[in-house]
Amino acid sequence: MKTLHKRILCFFILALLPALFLAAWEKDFTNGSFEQDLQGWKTGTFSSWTLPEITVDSTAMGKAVKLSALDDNTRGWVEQRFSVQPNEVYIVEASLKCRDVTYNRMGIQVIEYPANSDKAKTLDIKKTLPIQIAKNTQDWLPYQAVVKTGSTTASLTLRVYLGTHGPVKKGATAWASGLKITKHEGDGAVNLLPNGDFEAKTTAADSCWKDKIQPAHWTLWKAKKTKKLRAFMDSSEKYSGLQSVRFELPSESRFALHCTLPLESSKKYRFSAAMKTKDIQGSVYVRIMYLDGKGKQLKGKLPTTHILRDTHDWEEYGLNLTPPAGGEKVKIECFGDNARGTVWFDSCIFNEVAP
Ligand SMILES: [Ca+2]
Repeated sequence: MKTLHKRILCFFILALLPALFLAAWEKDFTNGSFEQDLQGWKTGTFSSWTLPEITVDSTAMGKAVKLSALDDNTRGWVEQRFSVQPNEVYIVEASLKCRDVTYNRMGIQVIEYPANSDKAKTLDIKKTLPIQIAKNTQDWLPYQAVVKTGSTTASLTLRVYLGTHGPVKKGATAWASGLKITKHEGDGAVNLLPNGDFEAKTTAADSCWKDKIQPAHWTLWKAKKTKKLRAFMDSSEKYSGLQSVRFELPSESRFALHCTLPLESSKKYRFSAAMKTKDIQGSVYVRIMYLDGKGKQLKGKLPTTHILRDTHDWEEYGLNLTPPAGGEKVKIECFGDNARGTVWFDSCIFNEVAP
Protein backbone atom coordinates (compact mmCIF):
# COMPACT_ATOMS: atom_id res chain seq x y z
CA MET A 1 0.00 0.00 0.00
CA LYS A 2 2.83 2.30 0.95
CA THR A 3 4.50 1.62 -2.39
CA LEU A 4 1.30 2.47 -4.23
CA HIS A 5 1.06 5.79 -2.37
CA LYS A 6 4.64 6.58 -3.28
CA ARG A 7 3.96 5.72 -6.90
CA ILE A 8 0.89 7.94 -7.00
CA LEU A 9 2.87 10.76 -5.40
CA CYS A 10 5.73 10.29 -7.86
CA PHE A 11 3.27 10.30 -10.73
CA PHE A 12 1.76 13.61 -9.62
CA ILE A 13 5.15 15.23 -9.06
CA LEU A 14 6.36 14.15 -12.50
CA ALA A 15 3.12 15.26 -14.11
CA LEU A 16 3.21 18.63 -12.39
CA LEU A 17 6.89 19.43 -12.92
CA PRO A 18 6.61 20.53 -16.57
CA ALA A 19 3.56 22.59 -15.68
CA LEU A 20 5.50 24.34 -12.90
CA PHE A 21 8.40 24.91 -15.25
CA LEU A 22 6.21 26.38 -17.97
CA ALA A 23 4.33 28.48 -15.47
CA ALA A 24 7.58 30.14 -14.43
CA TRP A 25 7.19 32.77 -17.14
CA GLU A 26 3.44 33.18 -16.77
CA LYS A 27 3.95 36.54 -15.17
CA ASP A 28 3.98 40.22 -15.98
CA PHE A 29 7.08 42.17 -16.89
CA THR A 30 8.63 43.48 -13.65
CA ASN A 31 11.53 45.55 -12.33
CA GLY A 32 12.40 47.21 -15.66
CA SER A 33 13.80 50.08 -13.59
CA PHE A 34 16.26 47.77 -11.76
CA GLU A 35 15.15 49.35 -8.46
CA GLN A 36 15.01 45.79 -7.04
CA ASP A 37 18.49 45.00 -8.31
CA LEU A 38 18.30 42.01 -10.73
CA GLN A 39 15.13 40.53 -9.26
CA GLY A 40 13.02 39.00 -12.05
CA TRP A 41 15.98 39.01 -14.48
CA LYS A 42 18.34 36.21 -15.36
CA THR A 43 21.68 36.26 -17.10
CA GLY A 44 22.80 34.04 -19.93
CA THR A 45 25.05 33.31 -22.87
CA PHE A 46 25.49 30.35 -25.17
CA SER A 47 28.24 28.00 -26.37
CA SER A 48 31.71 28.99 -25.16
CA TRP A 49 31.38 32.76 -24.92
CA THR A 50 32.38 34.59 -21.76
CA LEU A 51 29.41 35.97 -19.87
CA PRO A 52 29.75 39.75 -19.35
CA GLU A 53 29.99 41.00 -15.80
CA ILE A 54 26.42 42.07 -15.02
CA THR A 55 25.65 44.45 -12.16
CA VAL A 56 23.20 47.20 -11.24
CA ASP A 57 24.72 50.67 -11.30
CA SER A 58 23.50 54.09 -10.08
CA THR A 59 23.57 56.47 -13.04
CA ALA A 60 22.25 59.85 -14.18
CA MET A 61 19.15 57.94 -15.34
CA GLY A 62 18.68 56.23 -11.95
CA LYS A 63 19.35 52.53 -11.54
CA ALA A 64 20.62 50.78 -14.65
CA VAL A 65 21.87 47.35 -15.52
CA LYS A 66 25.52 47.37 -16.59
CA LEU A 67 27.15 44.73 -18.80
CA SER A 68 30.94 44.78 -19.13
CA ALA A 69 33.19 42.58 -21.23
CA LEU A 70 36.03 40.98 -19.26
CA ASP A 71 37.80 39.51 -22.29
CA ASP A 72 37.75 39.60 -26.11
CA ASN A 73 35.39 36.64 -26.31
CA THR A 74 32.42 38.13 -24.49
CA ARG A 75 28.76 37.79 -25.41
CA GLY A 76 25.77 37.60 -23.15
CA TRP A 77 22.64 39.10 -21.78
CA VAL A 78 20.26 39.76 -18.97
CA GLU A 79 16.71 38.77 -19.83
CA GLN A 80 13.19 38.40 -18.62
CA ARG A 81 10.32 36.33 -19.98
CA PHE A 82 6.70 37.33 -19.44
CA SER A 83 3.21 36.64 -20.71
CA VAL A 84 1.65 38.59 -23.56
CA GLN A 85 -1.44 38.25 -25.70
CA PRO A 86 -1.41 37.16 -29.33
CA ASN A 87 -2.15 39.63 -32.17
CA GLU A 88 -1.44 42.69 -30.07
CA VAL A 89 0.85 45.67 -30.44
CA TYR A 90 3.37 46.25 -27.66
CA ILE A 91 5.68 49.21 -27.26
CA VAL A 92 9.13 48.54 -25.81
CA GLU A 93 10.94 51.52 -24.30
CA ALA A 94 14.42 51.80 -22.83
CA SER A 95 17.34 54.17 -22.44
CA LEU A 96 20.76 52.90 -23.48
CA LYS A 97 24.28 54.13 -22.93
CA CYS A 98 27.49 52.48 -24.11
CA ARG A 99 31.26 52.77 -24.19
CA ASP A 100 33.62 51.13 -26.70
CA VAL A 101 31.08 48.53 -27.78
CA THR A 102 32.75 46.70 -30.67
CA TYR A 103 30.84 47.21 -33.97
CA ASN A 104 27.81 48.61 -32.09
CA ARG A 105 26.96 45.08 -30.98
CA MET A 106 24.48 46.03 -28.30
CA GLY A 107 20.72 46.24 -28.25
CA ILE A 108 17.48 44.83 -27.01
CA GLN A 109 16.32 41.55 -28.46
CA VAL A 110 12.67 40.53 -28.28
CA ILE A 111 11.99 36.81 -28.66
CA GLU A 112 8.54 35.28 -29.19
CA TYR A 113 7.38 31.95 -27.77
CA PRO A 114 4.19 30.03 -28.53
CA ALA A 115 2.02 28.71 -25.68
CA ASN A 116 3.36 25.72 -23.70
CA SER A 117 6.72 25.80 -25.43
CA ASP A 118 10.26 26.88 -24.68
CA LYS A 119 11.17 26.83 -28.36
CA ALA A 120 11.55 30.38 -29.64
CA LYS A 121 9.72 31.15 -32.89
CA THR A 122 13.00 32.58 -34.18
CA LEU A 123 16.31 33.73 -32.74
CA ASP A 124 17.42 35.32 -36.03
CA ILE A 125 19.03 38.57 -34.93
CA LYS A 126 17.80 40.29 -38.11
CA LYS A 127 14.21 39.71 -37.05
CA THR A 128 14.47 39.97 -33.28
CA LEU A 129 16.54 43.08 -32.60
CA PRO A 130 14.17 46.06 -32.80
CA ILE A 131 16.57 48.23 -30.79
CA GLN A 132 20.26 48.53 -31.58
CA ILE A 133 22.82 51.24 -30.78
CA ALA A 134 24.20 53.16 -33.78
CA LYS A 135 27.53 54.27 -32.26
CA ASN A 136 30.00 52.30 -30.18
CA THR A 137 30.16 55.07 -27.58
CA GLN A 138 27.18 57.22 -26.70
CA ASP A 139 25.61 58.96 -23.74
CA TRP A 140 22.07 58.03 -22.65
CA LEU A 141 19.60 57.89 -25.53
CA PRO A 142 15.94 56.93 -25.37
CA TYR A 143 14.72 54.13 -27.66
CA GLN A 144 11.30 52.89 -28.60
CA ALA A 145 10.23 49.91 -30.69
CA VAL A 146 6.94 48.42 -31.75
CA VAL A 147 6.50 44.68 -31.37
CA LYS A 148 3.50 42.93 -32.92
CA THR A 149 2.83 39.53 -31.43
CA GLY A 150 1.94 36.67 -33.76
CA SER A 151 -1.32 34.73 -33.67
CA THR A 152 0.22 31.93 -31.55
CA THR A 153 2.50 34.01 -29.32
CA ALA A 154 1.98 33.57 -25.58
CA SER A 155 5.13 35.04 -24.09
CA LEU A 156 8.07 37.27 -24.92
CA THR A 157 11.64 37.44 -23.71
CA LEU A 158 13.13 40.88 -23.49
CA ARG A 159 16.91 40.57 -23.59
CA VAL A 160 19.46 43.34 -22.96
CA TYR A 161 22.20 41.94 -25.14
CA LEU A 162 25.93 42.78 -25.31
CA GLY A 163 27.55 41.04 -28.29
CA THR A 164 24.42 40.85 -30.48
CA HIS A 165 26.10 39.86 -33.76
CA GLY A 166 29.36 38.45 -32.42
CA PRO A 167 31.73 38.90 -29.49
CA VAL A 168 32.80 42.28 -28.14
CA LYS A 169 36.27 43.25 -26.95
CA LYS A 170 37.47 43.57 -23.37
CA GLY A 171 36.31 46.86 -21.85
CA ALA A 172 33.13 47.15 -23.95
CA THR A 173 30.45 48.38 -21.55
CA ALA A 174 26.73 48.97 -21.96
CA TRP A 175 24.01 50.24 -19.67
CA ALA A 176 20.22 49.96 -19.94
CA SER A 177 17.66 51.68 -17.78
CA GLY A 178 13.93 52.38 -17.64
CA LEU A 179 12.82 49.30 -19.55
CA LYS A 180 9.10 49.33 -20.13
CA ILE A 181 6.66 47.28 -22.12
CA THR A 182 3.14 48.54 -22.66
CA LYS A 183 0.27 47.21 -24.67
CA HIS A 184 -0.88 49.72 -27.26
CA GLU A 185 -4.56 50.29 -26.51
CA GLY A 186 -7.23 51.43 -28.90
CA ASP A 187 -7.28 51.72 -32.67
CA GLY A 188 -4.84 54.62 -32.93
CA ALA A 189 -1.85 53.78 -35.10
CA VAL A 190 1.59 53.60 -33.48
CA ASN A 191 4.22 56.09 -34.60
CA LEU A 192 7.06 53.92 -35.91
CA LEU A 193 9.41 56.87 -36.13
CA PRO A 194 11.73 57.23 -33.13
CA ASN A 195 11.63 60.75 -31.68
CA GLY A 196 9.40 62.05 -34.48
CA ASP A 197 8.27 64.74 -32.07
CA PHE A 198 11.84 66.00 -31.51
CA GLU A 199 11.41 65.77 -27.74
CA ALA A 200 14.57 63.72 -27.02
CA LYS A 201 17.86 65.61 -27.32
CA THR A 202 21.46 64.56 -27.70
CA THR A 203 24.87 66.12 -28.28
CA ALA A 204 25.27 67.38 -31.85
CA ALA A 205 28.21 66.50 -34.05
CA ASP A 206 27.73 69.61 -36.21
CA SER A 207 28.40 73.05 -34.69
CA CYS A 208 25.50 74.60 -36.64
CA TRP A 209 23.25 73.31 -33.82
CA LYS A 210 22.77 75.91 -31.09
CA ASP A 211 24.55 74.83 -27.88
CA LYS A 212 25.56 71.67 -29.80
CA ILE A 213 22.20 70.09 -28.93
CA GLN A 214 20.19 68.25 -31.59
CA PRO A 215 17.26 65.83 -31.70
CA ALA A 216 18.21 62.24 -30.87
CA HIS A 217 18.06 59.65 -33.69
CA TRP A 218 18.09 62.30 -36.46
CA THR A 219 21.06 63.25 -38.67
CA LEU A 220 21.64 66.57 -40.43
CA TRP A 221 23.01 66.57 -43.98
CA LYS A 222 24.02 69.84 -45.67
CA ALA A 223 25.16 70.50 -49.22
CA LYS A 224 28.77 71.73 -49.43
CA LYS A 225 27.84 75.30 -50.30
CA THR A 226 25.33 75.52 -47.45
CA LYS A 227 27.48 77.27 -44.87
CA LYS A 228 25.31 79.71 -42.92
CA LEU A 229 22.52 77.40 -41.81
CA ARG A 230 21.76 77.56 -38.09
CA ALA A 231 19.70 74.87 -36.35
CA PHE A 232 17.82 75.09 -33.05
CA MET A 233 15.74 73.02 -30.65
CA ASP A 234 12.94 75.59 -30.29
CA SER A 235 10.83 75.50 -27.12
CA SER A 236 8.93 78.73 -27.89
CA GLU A 237 7.48 77.52 -31.21
CA LYS A 238 6.13 73.98 -31.26
CA TYR A 239 3.27 72.03 -32.75
CA SER A 240 3.27 69.28 -30.10
CA GLY A 241 5.22 68.42 -26.99
CA LEU A 242 7.72 70.89 -25.61
CA GLN A 243 9.75 71.81 -28.67
CA SER A 244 10.22 71.75 -32.42
CA VAL A 245 13.26 72.01 -34.67
CA ARG A 246 13.96 75.37 -36.32
CA PHE A 247 16.30 76.10 -39.23
CA GLU A 248 17.44 79.64 -39.97
CA LEU A 249 18.63 79.99 -43.55
CA PRO A 250 20.20 83.43 -44.16
CA SER A 251 21.59 82.31 -47.51
CA GLU A 252 20.47 79.72 -50.03
CA SER A 253 20.57 76.38 -48.21
CA ARG A 254 20.12 72.77 -49.20
CA PHE A 255 19.79 70.38 -46.29
CA ALA A 256 17.98 67.37 -44.89
CA LEU A 257 17.32 66.40 -41.31
CA HIS A 258 16.86 62.70 -41.80
CA CYS A 259 16.01 59.44 -40.07
CA THR A 260 15.84 55.91 -41.53
CA LEU A 261 13.65 53.05 -40.35
CA PRO A 262 12.65 49.58 -41.58
CA LEU A 263 9.39 48.90 -43.43
CA GLU A 264 7.73 46.03 -45.29
CA SER A 265 7.03 46.62 -48.97
CA SER A 266 3.80 44.60 -48.80
CA LYS A 267 2.27 47.06 -46.33
CA LYS A 268 0.80 50.52 -46.64
CA TYR A 269 1.84 53.48 -44.54
CA ARG A 270 0.98 57.08 -43.83
CA PHE A 271 3.38 59.90 -43.04
CA SER A 272 2.54 63.29 -41.64
CA ALA A 273 4.52 66.22 -40.29
CA ALA A 274 3.76 69.70 -39.00
CA MET A 275 5.57 72.64 -40.59
CA LYS A 276 5.66 76.39 -40.10
CA THR A 277 7.50 78.86 -42.32
CA LYS A 278 8.55 82.50 -42.33
CA ASP A 279 9.61 84.27 -45.54
CA ILE A 280 10.76 81.12 -47.29
CA GLN A 281 12.19 81.57 -50.78
CA GLY A 282 12.99 78.34 -52.58
CA SER A 283 11.04 75.56 -50.89
CA VAL A 284 10.79 73.34 -47.82
CA TYR A 285 8.94 70.05 -47.36
CA VAL A 286 9.40 66.50 -46.11
CA ARG A 287 10.37 63.90 -48.68
CA ILE A 288 10.34 60.13 -48.52
CA MET A 289 13.03 57.91 -49.98
CA TYR A 290 12.77 54.11 -50.23
CA LEU A 291 15.93 52.04 -49.75
CA ASP A 292 16.75 48.39 -50.35
CA GLY A 293 18.14 46.11 -47.63
CA LYS A 294 21.66 47.45 -48.19
CA GLY A 295 20.56 51.07 -47.87
CA LYS A 296 20.70 51.85 -51.60
CA GLN A 297 18.05 54.23 -52.91
CA LEU A 298 15.39 52.59 -55.08
CA LYS A 299 14.51 54.19 -58.40
CA GLY A 300 11.37 56.27 -58.71
CA LYS A 301 9.96 59.67 -57.90
CA LEU A 302 10.28 60.68 -54.25
CA PRO A 303 6.93 61.25 -52.54
CA THR A 304 6.79 64.59 -50.70
CA THR A 305 4.44 66.43 -48.42
CA HIS A 306 2.96 69.70 -49.64
CA ILE A 307 5.78 72.00 -50.83
CA LEU A 308 5.91 75.22 -48.82
CA ARG A 309 7.10 78.74 -49.66
CA ASP A 310 6.48 82.18 -48.12
CA THR A 311 4.92 82.42 -44.65
CA HIS A 312 2.52 79.88 -43.13
CA ASP A 313 1.43 79.12 -39.58
CA TRP A 314 1.66 75.58 -38.19
CA GLU A 315 -0.18 73.04 -40.25
CA GLU A 316 -0.05 69.26 -40.52
CA TYR A 317 0.70 67.79 -43.94
CA GLY A 318 0.18 64.11 -44.68
CA LEU A 319 0.60 61.60 -47.47
CA ASN A 320 -0.23 57.95 -48.05
CA LEU A 321 2.63 55.67 -48.97
CA THR A 322 2.79 52.45 -50.96
CA PRO A 323 6.41 51.24 -50.86
CA PRO A 324 7.84 49.75 -54.08
CA ALA A 325 8.83 46.08 -54.34
CA GLY A 326 12.23 45.55 -52.77
CA GLY A 327 11.79 48.45 -50.34
CA GLU A 328 13.13 47.43 -46.93
CA LYS A 329 13.82 50.82 -45.39
CA VAL A 330 12.44 54.31 -45.60
CA LYS A 331 14.39 57.51 -45.17
CA ILE A 332 12.39 60.49 -43.97
CA GLU A 333 13.95 63.83 -44.83
CA CYS A 334 12.84 67.22 -43.48
CA PHE A 335 14.15 68.99 -46.53
CA GLY A 336 15.23 72.48 -47.58
CA ASP A 337 15.61 72.90 -51.33
CA ASN A 338 17.72 75.98 -52.13
CA ALA A 339 15.78 77.73 -49.41
CA ARG A 340 16.18 81.03 -47.56
CA GLY A 341 14.13 82.14 -44.56
CA THR A 342 13.03 80.21 -41.47
CA VAL A 343 11.32 76.84 -41.19
CA TRP A 344 10.10 74.76 -38.26
CA PHE A 345 9.39 71.03 -38.30
CA ASP A 346 7.57 69.05 -35.60
CA SER A 347 5.38 66.00 -34.97
CA CYS A 348 6.65 63.65 -37.69
CA ILE A 349 4.47 60.53 -37.66
CA PHE A 350 5.03 57.38 -39.70
CA ASN A 351 2.52 54.61 -39.24
CA GLU A 352 1.14 51.52 -40.83
CA VAL A 353 -2.39 51.74 -42.18
CA ALA A 354 -4.92 49.07 -43.18
CA PRO A 355 -4.31 47.87 -46.75
CA1 LIG B 1 7.65 68.42 -30.50
